Amino acid sequence: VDLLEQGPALLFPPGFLWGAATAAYQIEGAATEGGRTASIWDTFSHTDGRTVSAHTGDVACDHYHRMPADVRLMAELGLRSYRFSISWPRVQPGGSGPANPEGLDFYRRLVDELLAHGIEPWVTLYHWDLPQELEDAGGWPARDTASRFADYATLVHDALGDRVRYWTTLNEPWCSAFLGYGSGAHAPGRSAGIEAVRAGHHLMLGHGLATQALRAGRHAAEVGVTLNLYPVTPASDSPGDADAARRIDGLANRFFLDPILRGRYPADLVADLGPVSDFGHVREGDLATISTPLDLVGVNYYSRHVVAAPIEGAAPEKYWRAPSCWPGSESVRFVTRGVPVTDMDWEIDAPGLVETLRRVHEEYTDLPLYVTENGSAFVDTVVDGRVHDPDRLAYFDAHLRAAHEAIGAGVPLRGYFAWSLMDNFEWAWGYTKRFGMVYVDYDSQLRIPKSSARWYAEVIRRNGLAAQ
Ligand code: PNW
Repeated sequence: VDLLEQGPALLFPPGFLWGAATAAYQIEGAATEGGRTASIWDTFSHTDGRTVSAHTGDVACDHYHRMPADVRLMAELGLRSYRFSISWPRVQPGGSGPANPEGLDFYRRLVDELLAHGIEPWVTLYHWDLPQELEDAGGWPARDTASRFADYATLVHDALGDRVRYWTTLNEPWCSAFLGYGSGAHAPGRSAGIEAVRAGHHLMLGHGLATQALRAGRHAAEVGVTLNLYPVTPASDSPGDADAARRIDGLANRFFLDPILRGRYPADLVADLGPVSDFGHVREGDLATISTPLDLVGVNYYSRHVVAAPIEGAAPEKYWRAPSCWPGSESVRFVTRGVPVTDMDWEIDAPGLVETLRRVHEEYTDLPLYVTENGSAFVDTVVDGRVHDPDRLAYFDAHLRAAHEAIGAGVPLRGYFAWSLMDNFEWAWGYTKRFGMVYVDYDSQLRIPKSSARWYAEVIRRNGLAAQ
């Protein structure tokens, strides 16, 4: 079956980096093997009531044991790049001190397999699995965690830097700070706005210090960070709704974009957060470190936030009910528009990807941009050994058209990573949400490429889509 209609092609620039992404805790399993110690996600997922059906990443996709076959699958799908994260407690148990050679060896073998199949490795240093010992010492709200992260970055870069060109420090620091320490929906499950604000700062400080460490390292590296960005739209043109949008844009986007790419916190955000934090944790020189020049910026895009002014006495909407992940702006209302949603209940909004990429380029930076994650969860069913997922395929198609449009508008977009290569542990949702292009049967660990994966392989082969 020809999954792409014939016709004139919507081509991407030559050399466009087509890939798929995963994260260590979501796929590896082998949580206690090879000298790995616990991360905050082990502790969190093993705590009653934290994840759906008490699911944990103990086994996940068993990728730790199935890595060579998984790389062969990537090669079959024609991936040009694979974005994965390093498990900090696997390579530096406890989060400080010497490397664990057995842990590093797993990633050396992974990188070797990828290169042997012509797949460019793309390393994320931190995708949320802080060693539990560092959490016990204060976690990201504690300043010292930033220095520990830079040491860890050096250790990984020493081991893999001869073969890995692309490095990103943090994945989605908004989630680490505001879901981990604000709402408590993510590990470590603490909920205090003041801690979330401190965590966000120290995550960015760790990013800056790690960037400097990678630059000072023995090997050349292209260094960036991955942010999850959202267009934030007011529900109406009322001044109250405009103020709600300004506030949520501040917390979701500008809290990270402005320090990292402009070297300062936005004044209005600092004012909004006044009741929560006096920013006394920010020291002289921090913002210079945080804004250490980068080589690229990664954008994770899923959906748009549509917001409205608070209504007196009304409860906050969406699944971030109390405690809120929006400190200081808890009563802003998140509005649903009734447009189609994914299985996460996230509204499908491909034009938002064009807006987001254009904004980063036009307001913040000329650096090369990469979509480091984009994808959707839908309920999948296996029929006669096959998984037909037209909704996911349509989501990818719409967002790739948006990516193409952004390039046409002048955005230096250099690559796109589908989230995710395969179904995996979707954090607080456990295994109940499937984002994969490849279906995973968690009983047999059988992998079944869904029709979206076959379609994506054809997109990569043609370096584009059929015109519509
Ligand atoms: C991202 N939110 O997580 C992560 O980078 C992935 O590990 C994850 O699997 C993927 O997106 C799908 O969720 C997010 O509540 C989790 O706004 C939560 C939110 C955003 C991103």
